Formats: sequence, structure tokens, C-alpha cells
Amino acid sequence: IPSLPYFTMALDGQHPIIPGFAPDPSICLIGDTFFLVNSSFHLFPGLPIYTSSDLVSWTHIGNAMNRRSQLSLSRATTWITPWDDGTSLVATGGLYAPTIRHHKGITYIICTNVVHESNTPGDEHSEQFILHTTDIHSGLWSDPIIFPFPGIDPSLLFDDEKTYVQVCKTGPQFQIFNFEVDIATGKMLTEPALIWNGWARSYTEGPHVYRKDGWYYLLCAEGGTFRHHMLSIARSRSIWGPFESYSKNPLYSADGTDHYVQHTGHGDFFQDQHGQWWVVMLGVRMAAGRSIMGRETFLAAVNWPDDEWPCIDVVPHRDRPDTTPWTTGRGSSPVAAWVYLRDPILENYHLQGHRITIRASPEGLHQADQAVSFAGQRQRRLVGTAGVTLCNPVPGHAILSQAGLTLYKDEHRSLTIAYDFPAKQVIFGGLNRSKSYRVKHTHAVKLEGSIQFQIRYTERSLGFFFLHDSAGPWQCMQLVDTAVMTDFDFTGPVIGMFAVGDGVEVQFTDFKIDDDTHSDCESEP
Ligand code: 6LW
Repeated sequence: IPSLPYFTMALDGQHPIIPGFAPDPSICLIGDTFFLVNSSFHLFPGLPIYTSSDLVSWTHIGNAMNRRSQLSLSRATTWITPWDDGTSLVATGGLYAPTIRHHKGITYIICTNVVHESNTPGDEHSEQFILHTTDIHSGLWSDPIIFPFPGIDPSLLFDDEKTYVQVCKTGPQFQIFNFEVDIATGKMLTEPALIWNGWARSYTEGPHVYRKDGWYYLLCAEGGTFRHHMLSIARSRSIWGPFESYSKNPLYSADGTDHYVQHTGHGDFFQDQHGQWWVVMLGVRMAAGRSIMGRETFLAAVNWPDDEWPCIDVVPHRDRPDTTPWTTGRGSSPVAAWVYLRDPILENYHLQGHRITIRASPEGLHQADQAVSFAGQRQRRLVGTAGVTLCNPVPGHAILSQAGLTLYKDEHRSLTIAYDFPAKQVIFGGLNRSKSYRVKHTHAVKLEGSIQFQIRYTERSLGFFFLHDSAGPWQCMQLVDTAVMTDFDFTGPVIGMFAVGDGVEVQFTDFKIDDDTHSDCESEP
């Protein structure tokens, strides 16, 4: 590995380069800039794009699925189903596992939209789609070219004049298929052919193919995306196989180790400007059974001598390393960071400067069938404070039922602190996957003027606070152990404002997230 200025501890595979709800990374180099994309499931805009020139400092520049007309996420709902070891899997539909590639001046993203037809687990279908842009900085992406294939995690290989799609066919067994595609139209030019069953033969997914030294290397994720997650690899002289599995598979896994970063897998290799190979992969930071940030993106160096198999170079840590290279997206576009749920009615939101107006929806956060009024941002730091001021709406608006601040994962799992207007009280509400954690606390407050809400978070706990009279002090409504929000799930925490009621406009100001200035109350239980 050459000694590059940016080859520091930051790149040891133990610090996320994209923290907080950043699974299934894919990356490509365009000129001197790296572009990285993640899955986004039920969030709109979808498919966040991050850039970096040194692999350490990352900027969230925008989102590829950024017009409501591109695709509907109305069935990006969440199922809770039994998982192999008696726990439950929290599976959210929507945008899964994109691949980003650049070819002849055009940047492509190929991805899957998983549509939960109903609220019954198993009742789903998936559609694959390709987006492209001729200027990735413009944020102007095409409408999707949609093609049916019963699977997930499509990838693209530009191979001389041909373009191939590799995709995981789901079913009782997950297998990797390959077919030739007309990249301009999405038309399949060959029948899909099975090219690999995987090494572990357990949830073999997330395929990417790389041409190197006359070989086609096929990298896959296996073992399911949680405890037994891994990367495995095979190679062939032909894209159609036969693929020979690496004798030292799994190529990388944290399973069975005591490393702080667990569930590592689903990755993408790439070369930097100097020819050095790297891998981006997903993982979770796990401390005492808690991994509140969801699946995040990690980077590690890859040693890949000519004609030999690659080797992923991770420096293991048992404890949380003290420093993190994340720069909280310095220079990131504030507009890029805002997310809504599924198919939002964008006219209901005015996010200008520090003033935010949200038109309340009749549906609350626990519903997913229609547009729910919510606007938030991904939690990026393990320790921080999110806060907002709720301005007293026009008096007499009894039809406004609740407005406040929430840490939201999906319609089954959220923690909220809000003002309940008809009941004239501050209300904390908490719901988790097993519904074992279902609490509600109220505190009578006659609202005159505004009220402030805060969520203070650490790796272990979440504190829900409010301040009515700005002279203080802050009052704590509830402290929550983060274990109640740690699940085998696909998504991650998003913190934002919500408003439930009948079309009333609610005014908020001064929304902040990941604030690291310490406040006067301790949030550790
Ligand atoms: C994704 C699959 C996976 O489609 O999780 O970790 C699924 N791997 O490849 C959902 O993100």
C-alpha cells in the first residue's frame, strides 16, 4: 500500500466514512472525485450521493431519486417477520442496494424498488431500474428505465462494447444471474443465466464483477445482512462462468470476532487515482448489543497483487475508537440532507432558513398508507443533540392534534416528544418492534408562546426534553435505552419534525441535529 497522505487510521475499516443509515455502498471514481451511493428504502429523496476527493472527507451533494415523478415509494412499508434465530427481521421496502458506474461520460445507477403489495409479509414484488446522468454534479437524473426481474441488488459491468447486469435472484435460494442488456433501453439481450450459487449458499446477494488480469472476479455478500454477514469471491475467465470459489472464503467477515464493527459485508471494490484498490462495505458499530446508527459505510484498503486473489486489510478494534474522521458533511448542501417519508406532498413543506412550515397530515407516524407530514435528517453522530422550537399555532386550532420532534425508523418504531393541542400537554410516545416498549407520558403545559424540544443521544441512551418557559430549566420527559431501538433491520435513525392534524400549517424554527455543544441536563440513564 503506497503511503498516501490520506492513508491514515481513518481508513482502517473501523470508522464509518458515511455514518448513520448508509447501507449497501457502491462507489466509482469520476476524474479525481469519488462518488458513493447508498440504499435509502422509504425515504424521499432517495439514493443519496456523497463525494470525496481524499476518501476521508465526504460531502452529501444530493440524491439521485429527487423528483416525485421518477418513481412511487407508496408501498415502501415495513414488515416484521420471524428471522432464522427466533428474533424478528424488520424489512422495509423501497430502494435497495444501488450500484453506481461511470462509462463513456455517462453515470449510471442500477437499483431495485421492492414493493410491499400489502401489509402481509411475503406479498412483495421487485422491479429493477436504471437511472443515468451526463452531469452528476447537476443533480439532474433521468427517469428510471424499469425492467422486471424477481430479485435484488443489480450491478453493471461495462465490458468492451457489451454491458452486463448481475443480479441476485431471490427465492428459497438466493443465486447470482447474469444477462446482457442494452444500456440505452434496458432491454435484455440474452436470457438471464445462473453464474454462481455462492460460497456460503446463504443469502448470496450484492454481486459486483470486476475485470482484472484476464479474470472476471465476482464479489458477493452472503450470510444475510446481520450477524453472519460476509464478503465472498469467485473468479472465471468468462462472464458466463464457471466461477471458481476462492479457497480462502469468506474473503472478509466480522462474525465470531469481538470487533467493535460487526455485520460487515455487502461491498464494492474500486481503484483510486494511484491504482490502489479499496473496498467500501456496510457494517454496524455494536456496543453491548446496541447499534443505534443502523448499517453504515466503512472503507478498507485492499491488497490485490496481479493474478492473485484480493485481501481486505482491516485493523480490528475491540472498543469504540476515540476519534472519527466524519466531518459531518462539511460543505454538504443543507437541501440534500432533508428527507421525507415515501411519497410526500411536497407543497406541504416550506423549509426556508431557520423557519419551517409543515402542513399537518391526518395520518400519524404509525401509519404508512398515505402521506405522513414529517421532515427530518439522518442522525450522523453517535453523541449529540437534536432540537427544534414549535411556535404556537393560530389559537383555536383544535383540529391540530400533535406536533413535535421524533426519532423515526419506520411506522412500527419511533420515539416522539410533542405537544398535544387538544389535551394541552406535552406527550412522549415510544413504540418499538416487539411493541414491548410502548410507553406514553404526559405533562400538562398551558402553551403560551413557543415550546422547545430536544433529543439528546449517546450510544447508550436517548433523552427527550422540553423547555416551555425559555427561562428554563429543561424538563426531562423520558430517558430511553437505545437497546429498544436496536433491531435486525435495514434502515437507520432519522430525526425530524412531524405534525398530525387536519391540514393546519404548523410553524417550527431552529431545527438542529448532531449538535455537539453540551447541554445542562445529563441524558445518561
Ligand atoms: C440488500 C442486500 C443486503 O438488498 O441487504 O446487506 C438488503 N445486504 O444485499 C437490504 O439492504
